[in-house]
Amino acid sequence: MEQKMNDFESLAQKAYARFGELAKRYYYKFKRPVVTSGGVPCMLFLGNHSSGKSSMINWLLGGDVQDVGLAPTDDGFTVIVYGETEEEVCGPAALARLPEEFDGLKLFGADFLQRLRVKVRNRELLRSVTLIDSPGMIDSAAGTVNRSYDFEGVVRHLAELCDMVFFLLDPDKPGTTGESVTVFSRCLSGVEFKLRVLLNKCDAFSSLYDFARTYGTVCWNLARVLHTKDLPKIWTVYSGETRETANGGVDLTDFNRHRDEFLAVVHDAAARRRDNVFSQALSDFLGLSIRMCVVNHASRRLCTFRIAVLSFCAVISLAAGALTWQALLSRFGSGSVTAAIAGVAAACLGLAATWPLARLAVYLQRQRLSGTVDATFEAEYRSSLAVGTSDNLHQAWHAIREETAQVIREAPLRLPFFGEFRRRQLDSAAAKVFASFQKGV
Ligand SMILES: Nc1nc2c(ncn2[C@@H]2O[C@H](COP(=O)(O)OP(=O)(O)OP(=O)(O)O)[C@@H](O)[C@H]2O)c(=O)[nH]1
Ligand SMILES: [Mg+2]
Repeated sequence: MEQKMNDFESLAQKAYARFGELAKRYYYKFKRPVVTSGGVPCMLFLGNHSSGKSSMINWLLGGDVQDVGLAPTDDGFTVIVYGETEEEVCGPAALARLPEEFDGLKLFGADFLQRLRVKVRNRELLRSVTLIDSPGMIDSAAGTVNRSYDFEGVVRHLAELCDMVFFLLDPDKPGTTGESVTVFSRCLSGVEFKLRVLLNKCDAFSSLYDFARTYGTVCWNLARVLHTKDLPKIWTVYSGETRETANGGVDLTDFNRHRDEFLAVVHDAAARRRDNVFSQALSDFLGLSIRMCVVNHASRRLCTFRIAVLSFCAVISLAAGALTWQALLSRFGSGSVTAAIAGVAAACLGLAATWPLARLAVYLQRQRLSGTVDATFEAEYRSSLAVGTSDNLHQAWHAIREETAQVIREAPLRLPFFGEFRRRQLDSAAAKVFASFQKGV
């Protein structure tokens, strides 16, 4: 089974490597461009400041790995990985200690890398899962707190890379932090399927009424920012040893069940990684295939349009040259060199005069084509849409629609010859990845 799993991962990785260059030509960004064969699943802990992320990680690992405290404690991201010898690496060197999948973090610059830390710990759980602790989200008086690096970008990148994202909320401030709302609505869109909300510190509820009020507030806040039909699963949990019900507090038995569910998910991380690599690879390849199809279509039409415009310019210039030559022939007599030179000059002038007009026409045509991307998509995928696979296709299209229109409108296109042939190659590689995944299930 594990061997088959590795086969599937290495096949996906080969496909990513093979079509990486092609994706660049179409300005398409793979979400998970590197798949480390046999890699360890990853879990990201996000949440408000003091929501208990580090305490939860400590509890999972059965020891003090992260600092905890009431004041904002973590100001950077900490990746906790398995290793026989315990050590801690900070800054750019930390990236070198992580699998290749994390290389994309380089793009977030030196300020971010200064706040990246890798802790190597000899804990059993880390053999099967890598945990990532994040800085708590805080609001400053002027809005969200100013960070010297692209915090949202890093969260999005890590959320795409990780196999599970836990968002911890504190009963004291259930989802009111502006930065966390932004993270929910912007960074986590498209990866909601990995998201689990943990309403933490439930041992601190003073009564059932207190719990109900907090739970209601959390649902209310989430419903306003998440663009999914259903609410994500919310687990009411607490970290630390099983506790007795506080005086007048809520019976913790049901919460312990939630905790067990949460623990089961953490321990079953390998299965999640397999599903995530698979669904991300398929969505990456499908997205690229649609992007290629629509851009190829636009580029063919643009090419025909260019030929028509250039032919028009050439005819105008040649006509100007011929008329000038004719007019001067009657004055200087046949065989006149002056008439010939004047004719050529007139043709060149005609070309120079029509050139800006040709460029303007091509520019306007690109604007027009970018406005018709939906119609192009519908026309190109007419047969697939008719046989009922439309939900998946529509979803994939909506994820890349805006960017595709922008590519057609503005980007310099250096598309490969035989673009459609390359697209078929991509589709068949994706089908192989699919088949290999099914064999491993
Ligand atoms: N009652 C209770 N308190 C908790 C629980 N988890 C964490 N705490 C307390 O909450 C405070 C903050 O915990 P941390 O783990 O440092 O929170 P954090 O989210 O890592 O905070 P930052 O790193 O600052 O973002 C600490 O005083 C913990 O003792 C819990 O399950 N129940
Ligand atoms: Mg912390």
